[in-house]
Amino acid sequence: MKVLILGGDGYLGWPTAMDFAAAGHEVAVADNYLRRLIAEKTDSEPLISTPSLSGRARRFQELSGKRIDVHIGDLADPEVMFDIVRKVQPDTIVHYAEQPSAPYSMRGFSEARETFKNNLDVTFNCIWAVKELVPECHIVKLGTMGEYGTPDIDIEEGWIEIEHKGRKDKFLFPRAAGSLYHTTKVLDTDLLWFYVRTYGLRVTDLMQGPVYGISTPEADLDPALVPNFNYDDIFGTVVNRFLVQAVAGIPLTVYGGGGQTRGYLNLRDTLQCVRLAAEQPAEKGELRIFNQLTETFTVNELAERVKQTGDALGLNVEIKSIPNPRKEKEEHHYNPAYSGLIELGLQPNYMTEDVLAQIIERIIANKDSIVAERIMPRVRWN
Ligand code: USQ
Repeated sequence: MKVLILGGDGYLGWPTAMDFAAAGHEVAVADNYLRRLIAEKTDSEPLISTPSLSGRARRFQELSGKRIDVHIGDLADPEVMFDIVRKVQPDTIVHYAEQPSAPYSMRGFSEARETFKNNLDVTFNCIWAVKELVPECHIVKLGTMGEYGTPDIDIEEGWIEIEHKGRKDKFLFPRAAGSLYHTTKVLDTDLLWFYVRTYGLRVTDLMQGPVYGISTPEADLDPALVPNFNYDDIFGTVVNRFLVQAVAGIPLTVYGGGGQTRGYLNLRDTLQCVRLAAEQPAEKGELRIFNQLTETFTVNELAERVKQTGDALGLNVEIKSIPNPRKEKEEHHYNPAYSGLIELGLQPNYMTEDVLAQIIERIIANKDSIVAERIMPRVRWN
């Protein structure tokens, strides 16, 4: 397959590009370094600094013999999007090209507007480029479990059948996101669904939970190929943050009561899920939705797991609840369905003590680069 990865410089985009290339697909990546710019602006650089996208691609080719084509440009500009899609003629587009931080989207007007414009414009341009230039192309879009929020009923995989006054129909599962970032993903889903049912596009929307980890088979080949591993309050996801805090001797920052439950997955499983979805595409005129997670935990359970692993490695980890900077339920029902990707062939890498210990070892090797000022939350929801 010819695969075009939008947002190929990101935490997930770069390892996904290497994974597809290693599997024998023809890979092109596009990015405008928006995340790098925001990281610089907000002092949220990753633990291990990474070369430019071309530098990463060059190193990967030296080590693996596999080529990744790099396109630098702003996909929110329709001309850039159309030009890249015209050149690459992809069979599959994997769309990660969004401002991915919930806290950044809640920082103020300009950050909210930037998130809103970037995320919606890129999705809109992607849809139109496919519709006009490569109508058979399968769009694999990264959504988020946060689109559903935390309703008091079980969460289905994207769709729900509703019986109302004696009649029945199937609808998108109700959405109620908890940040502007998550809301842009709700809007993406609606846009995609409109163009799927009107023009017969083929789309898979992956509702992903928070991802953790740093290791993939290709990323482990060389330090220059490492994914962007963030531990700051802007881009760091909770498990990665807790693991760095454990190494830095900072008490684990449980927000509020810690009963917040989410569906988590290992970075290696993101790669599996995206490739499985790409290699077994949606039908024409189908919006296929999968919930992309492998297990659910409360924040308190995560903290306990990290403490247990850290203590076993002699770190003496403390846990401390701090006032919750977000507006979210701290005790709630959470029971999402997530069998679709397993049926496609996903073999989960669960959050074992070994897996956490390996990430901790990697962090210890880079301990001197930890900037403690990046850990405490700097953005409040109100
Ligand atoms: N949390 C803490 N302490 C921390 C950091 C987070 O208790 O130091 C809590 C949060 O309040 C939240 C949970 O941990 O309840 C998860 O937070 P997170 O920062 O790991 O995840 P989130 O902001 O929701 O966003 C991340 C990714 C986003 C993706 C999303 C999936 O940044 O791109 O879409 O995970 S989901 O959460 O399922 O919507």
